[in-house]
Amino acid sequence: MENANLRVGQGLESRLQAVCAPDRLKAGLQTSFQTRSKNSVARPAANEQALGVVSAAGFSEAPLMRPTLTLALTTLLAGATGLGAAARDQEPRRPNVLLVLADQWRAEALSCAGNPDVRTPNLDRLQRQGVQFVNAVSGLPVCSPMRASLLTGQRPLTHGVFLNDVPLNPAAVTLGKVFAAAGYDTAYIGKWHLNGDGRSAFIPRERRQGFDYWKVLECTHDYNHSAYYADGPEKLYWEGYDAAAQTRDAQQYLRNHAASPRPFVLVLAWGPPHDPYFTAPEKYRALYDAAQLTLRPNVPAGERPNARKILAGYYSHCTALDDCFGELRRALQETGLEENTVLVFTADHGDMLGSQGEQKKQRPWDEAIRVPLLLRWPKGLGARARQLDAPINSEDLLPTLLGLCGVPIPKTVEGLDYSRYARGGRNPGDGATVVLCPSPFGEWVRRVGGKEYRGVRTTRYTYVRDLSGPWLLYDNQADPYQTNNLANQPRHARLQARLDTLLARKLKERHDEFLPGAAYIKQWGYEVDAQGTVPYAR
Ligand SMILES: [Ca+2]
Repeated sequence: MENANLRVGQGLESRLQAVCAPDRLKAGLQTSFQTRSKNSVARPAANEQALGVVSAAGFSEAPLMRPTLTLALTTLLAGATGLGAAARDQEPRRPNVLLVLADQWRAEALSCAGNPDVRTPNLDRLQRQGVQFVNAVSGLPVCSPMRASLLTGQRPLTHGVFLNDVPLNPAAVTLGKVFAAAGYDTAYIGKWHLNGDGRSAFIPRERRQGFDYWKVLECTHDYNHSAYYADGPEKLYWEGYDAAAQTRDAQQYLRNHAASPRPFVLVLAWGPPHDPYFTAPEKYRALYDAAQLTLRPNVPAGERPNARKILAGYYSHCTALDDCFGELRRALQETGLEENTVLVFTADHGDMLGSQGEQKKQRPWDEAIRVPLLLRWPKGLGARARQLDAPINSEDLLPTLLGLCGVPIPKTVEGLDYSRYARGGRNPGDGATVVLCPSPFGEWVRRVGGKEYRGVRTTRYTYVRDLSGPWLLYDNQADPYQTNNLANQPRHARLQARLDTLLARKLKERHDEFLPGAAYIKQWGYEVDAQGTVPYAR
């Protein structure tokens, strides 16, 4: 870890000046893979090598992308510059992608996941007609880190977004850019949280990571007075409950693209069911009586009244979103797009909601790390319900989507491509995925128990070390609520040793030295407050 390669050091202002410099503005498709200016947001050298760099005229300035991708990009560019519709028509039409990302929706908050109270008929229907990853994990379960992994296919210590409110490198190779270069129209509606310039600033085109159609705000939880920006700096507002208005906008996008010769990738990123819990439209709040709700048995007695109350609010957001999802699905059907659209529903992380006596996310327990992941693509995956148990992580989503769409996967991607597995093939993983907290911050500062950890979530076990040694070991099959910590119990020493070896191997493979959080803050040059949090003023 040579600090010479580590950065950023400058304040936010100068970082922004760097990334917004006029020479960084390039129009059209090729905005995608810009070279990095010397002052731009930076990352360790290991990542430098991995970053794909594509010039405005064509492609690789470095051996950064697999040759097949370069070829595909060139072919697509030729198509875009007038190769002729006839030639393109002979190619099988790539599927569209509609990725719906909720914020803080935990895996078990679906009736199809066995939850006895929450009403999610539309998502249940999706589950009955498609693929469900029952062990989907958000490896660093908090907003910006997951979103950066989703867009880059990289792990948090590679893309560097291991805290909230720091910017994803504007030159990163990301979902929008890769799909755009493969001939897709790209669109993003809703919550972004990757700009790192406060939570309500205008995000200029060169910082949109390749997304063309754009109605976005960095972050708000004021769902009933919710701002966004489109192409200009004028602040606009969603009408009513933002998720519903955003969904209507997505529906219109679908209608507008129903007859397009180009496929599209549309990301719809809702703010709920993230707290505040009591702001869903009244008709949804009326559905849930806190007194009647079933709590998970791992909610301690003292927490139960409050947990019931917030659960009622949380579920009301979930059902509101489920209705939105139903509307979206209706538009997909009405436009005839459904058959050849990869429809994905997932979330950036879960919510403890009182389990283990904890709230919110970042913790390594299942309520925080496990997320819904439902996938449907009738043309490519059929319409039969299938449950897949491989633990799939945030960085695996991009390569899996690219794999499904037949778009070559850039070399920068670290995640696994589960597309063949989703089609019924072999599991490319080893049944285990890594969870981590490089540096505690925000809602999980040290004062409330926040600490660095590394762990593995396997199809059966959870094993987590903190900096002082083994911390948690659960047999999730025998103990699904994680109430019996087997760590450091002599009776389970062999199991612990096996999982410890597995974790050590996985960390070694990814060059993760599991250092104290301050080392990563220093490495990336982040300016944090006394609690380790990046402050934001607006
Ligand atoms: Ca979040």
